[in-house]
Parts: sequence; C-alpha cells; structure tokens
Amino acid sequence: MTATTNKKLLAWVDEVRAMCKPDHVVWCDGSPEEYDRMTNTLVKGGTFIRLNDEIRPNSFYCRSDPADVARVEETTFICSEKEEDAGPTNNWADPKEMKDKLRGLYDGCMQGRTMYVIPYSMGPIGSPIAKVGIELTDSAYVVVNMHIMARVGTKVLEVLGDSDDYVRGIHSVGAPLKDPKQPDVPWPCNAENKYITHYPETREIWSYGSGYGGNALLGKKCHALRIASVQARDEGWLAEHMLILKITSPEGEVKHVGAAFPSACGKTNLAMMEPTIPGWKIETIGDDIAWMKFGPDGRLHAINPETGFFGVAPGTSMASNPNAMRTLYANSIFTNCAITPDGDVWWEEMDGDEPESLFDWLRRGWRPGCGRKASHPNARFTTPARQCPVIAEEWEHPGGVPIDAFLFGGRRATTIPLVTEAFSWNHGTFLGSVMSSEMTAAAAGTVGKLRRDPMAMLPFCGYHMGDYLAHWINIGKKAKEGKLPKIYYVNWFRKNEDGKWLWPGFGENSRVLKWIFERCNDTVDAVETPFGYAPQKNELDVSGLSLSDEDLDVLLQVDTKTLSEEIDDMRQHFAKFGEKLPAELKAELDTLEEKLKG
Ligand code: SAT
Ligand code: MN
Repeated sequence: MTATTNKKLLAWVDEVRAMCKPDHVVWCDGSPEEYDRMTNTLVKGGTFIRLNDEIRPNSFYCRSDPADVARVEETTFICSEKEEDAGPTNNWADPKEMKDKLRGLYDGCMQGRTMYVIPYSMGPIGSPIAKVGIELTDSAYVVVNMHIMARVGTKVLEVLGDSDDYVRGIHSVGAPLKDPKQPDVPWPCNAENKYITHYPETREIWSYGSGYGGNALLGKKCHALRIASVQARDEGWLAEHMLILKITSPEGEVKHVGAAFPSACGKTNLAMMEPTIPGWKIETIGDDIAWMKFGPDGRLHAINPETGFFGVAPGTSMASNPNAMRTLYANSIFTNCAITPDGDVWWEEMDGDEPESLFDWLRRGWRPGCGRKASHPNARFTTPARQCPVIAEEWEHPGGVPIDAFLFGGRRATTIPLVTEAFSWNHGTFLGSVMSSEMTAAAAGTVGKLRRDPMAMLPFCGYHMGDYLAHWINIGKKAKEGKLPKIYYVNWFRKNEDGKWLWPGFGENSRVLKWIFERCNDTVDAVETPFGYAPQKNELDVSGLSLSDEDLDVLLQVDTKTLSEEIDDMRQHFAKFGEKLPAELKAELDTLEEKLKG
C-alpha cells in the first residue's frame, strides 16, 4: 500500500524502479518505528555499531569507506539547458548527455537492494516558505539520516496531494549486489564513479556513487541550496548557506542574524554559542541553511529548512560548543570519528583526557601519541535540532523570523579585520562577493588554499554566480526603504606573526554580535575605513579579555597595504563573471581601490 494517489509521482517511482531494478520498493512513513527498524537492520548488516546505551542512548557509530569521506566538487554538475546558465564557477554538462550517461550507470544499480522512497519537506510542513522533495535512494544510512535532518514521511505526501510541485531526487550508492550470495560491505559506494548532478529547469537531482553527507542527503545542499537558489531567483527570494541565530539583549530586545561562512568555518559553533558577556542571550534557529522571503511587513523572514545538525565533530567540545555537546547526548549518528572500548565516540579536542586506547575511523587500534588522528577531519554528527538546549522557541515558526543583520566571513589569517559594517546594501553585497577563506576538509581538495567564495555559496549556487550576485542587487532594489538587514564582514581567524590566534573566538564572538546589535539600533558610533565602518576601539566590549592593546589594534585595523595587494585578485575573480557581473559591484571595487590609494 502506498500512501499516495499522486499519479505522476507513482509513475516516476515506477520508472526509476524499472531503471535501477531494486529487489524491493519501500515507501518511508517517517515513523519512529521505521527509524528503529532501519537502525537495527544497519546494525545487523555491520554498517552501524550501537553505542553504549548508558553513555550515549539510542545512538549509532558508523565508518564510511575511506574513499568516500566528503563532498566531491569536481564531479558535482549543474546541468542547465544552456552552459552559460551554470556559469564559470560550476561544472556544467549537457542535461541530455549527463542523463544518458547516468542511465547507463543506474541500469540495474540497485539489484539486491531496496529502493526507499523518502517524501520530505524542507521547512515546517505547510509553511509558505517550505518545499517538498522526494528522494529515491538505495541507502538505508541515507534514510535514517534524513529522518533526523528533514521532516519525512506520510504527512509530507498528504500535503503534497496530487501536486507536481516537488523536487525529484534519485540517489544510488552504485554498488549492486548482483549475486544473491554476494555479501554486502559496511559502506557500499562506487568510489571511481561519483556524480552529483542537478537539473535546475526540471528541478531534478541525480546522484550516484557516494553515500556521504551532502552528496547523498539530497534535501541538504543539492535541494535546499543548489535547486532552491534557482527557484529563489525565479520567485524573488533567497536560499543561502547561512546559520540563523536569535540574540536577546539584557533589556529583552530581540534581533535575528543570518551568517554565511564556508563549510567547516564554525557556523554550528556561532549558532549555538554561549555568550560570555553578562545578560545577553543567543539562541539557535538553524546552523547551515536559511530560506528567506519578504514578509507582509516588507522585511526578509527566514526559516531553517532542516530539522537536524550535520556538524563537524573534531574540535567540538564543552569548551568550543557546549550546546552542540548537549544536543548530541543521545539519538544521534556519528560518522568517521573514533570509538572507545566502552562503546562511546571520541574525536580530537573532545573534553577530558585522551582515552588510553580506542579504535580509529579506519578500524585500527589507536593510542595517544601514536602520531595519527583518530577521527577523520570531516567526521560528522547527525543530531536532532529539537534536542538543542538553546533552540529558539520560534525555530519552527511557519512564517520564519525577521532578519536584522547578515554576517559574511571566512578563515583569514591575515588582512581581514575582526568586523566591519557595509556602507550600504550594494557595498555589503560587494563584501560578500569577494569574501574568501582558507579551504577546509569539508570538500575533497587542498586544505588551507585561499579561495574566493561569494556568500559561501561557491559550491552550492545552482546557476551563474554573476546572475546570483545580480539577484542580490535586485533584492536590494525590490526592498522597501529601511527594511533590509544591515551587512557585516567578520573574521574570527586572524593570526599574529607567530601563528597564534589573535581573537579568542567561540563565546567571545558575542562581543562582536553586541556591537552589531547596537549598530542596528544606532546607539554606537563607528569609524569609517575604506572597507566599511569599524568599531571604535573603546566601543567594542572587551572587558575581562586578556587581549593586549596592540593585538586589538591589529584585529580592528583595516590593513590598507595587504588589502591593496588583493585588488588584482578581486579583479580576476570578477573577470570570470564577464558581462554578468553587476555594474554596481564593479563600481564598488573601483571605489575601494580609490579609497585604498588614499
Ligand atoms: O556534506 S555537507 O555538504 O552536507 C557539509 C558541508 O560541506 O557543509
Ligand atoms: Mn554547510
């Protein structure tokens, strides 16, 4: 019995079944019983290890194939009808050719496996900002992760009804079990043939070969960013790689902030931060993705389309992010960290002493000082947002929350100051368009290399980046006077000449949020620099911090010399967008260059 009479949906599922030839088709109902049944199956099959129920209740440990540990950007494609619509920063392939190639790979690719039909809603079911997707997958790991990350199951089919308005996703690990006697492996994948492909015009996603993270949990980056960014452009809203947080002042005044940082640059930490300044409160709405539409009040209102956090485990601790640690106390899935002899998980920089011995993410024995990392740097936890002790009460509000400020930032050891405020919407769009970061392990590639990553959307924008920037400029034109969020550029990662962090970061970032809050209320002055308005030294609250005066100077300073040296690189970055580069952004770059010449 299927829970829908949607003829087109049934026909599509049947078509994919005929192509992939699974042994069974199962429609996911999204129930807790289904979750238990499937986690038990994953334990029996050797993919999951149940963690010690007394330490980490109802939680599971998982190790991926070492050849499948992160998003693969080289084989992620935007298959728009026209190549120019994918733009210079995306891989493009002709949709027909790509589909022909994938049909070849998909042919019989689910033999010996079950094809699960996962109806999901990104955003509260029935919210005017939410969207439905259907993911067909042969990975039980994907099903249980999707249970945590999105609203899944029969209730989604009910709201969908007979509508055609949903994103169609096909996912296969690409590892058929052709011989019934062939034993399965704990982490099936097809390491040599990974394809993450998107068809923006037809709102489709075809993914093959990888079972990891954003490659496989199609609701996340594939749908909520790459496909949704195209829908957002068409329909006049924003789909962004942003956390959403709520900040309450000691006087009880509330503001909401959206912040874009590249993967593994601390979005989860900022979203759940425990402020160190007395009287201020920070609560979480989302840690990765924001969908925003203009509300009846003319302001941008944001929802978190997800229901869970797929966060980087190493480095997460009671010191760096206590609220994440409290969230993942139970009912969570841990992938590619280490496991202790008493059946708990461990990763680098977790609290307390290093365990005397454990098993690392590659199944080898591990001891402190052995010279190897116990967990993969992109090891992840999947944990329910509702368990977060600082989740804001309005986090599932169908209308979203009004956004007061946007933050852009990345990892920059030099040049970029702690915080600057954009002069205007266009200037803020400019700052976002040239934002840059040292690369992390979240994507396969060179860690530490500097790349310009506009609005942290470089790997996630489903269309031409020049058109995307123009969409930002247009949002500015469309908005009513005074209704748009103010824009800030931040950098927590500045280092001194000895390579030491200058800013303590984590909960201390609340000091910067406080300044931003006060700027939004116009209750604090700022100094004008070529890069934007910077805090006056005595107006950033650093009371109680052991921060030398010189270090604070360096942190707040706009280093005109090193910034001038980047102008050429910014021009080259812009040159890629050709005629699609909005004139407003070129003008901002010219102005910056002039100002830096002083
Ligand atoms: O693997 S994900 O794309 O979900 C994580 C990330 O890169 O942000
Ligand atoms: Mn992300």
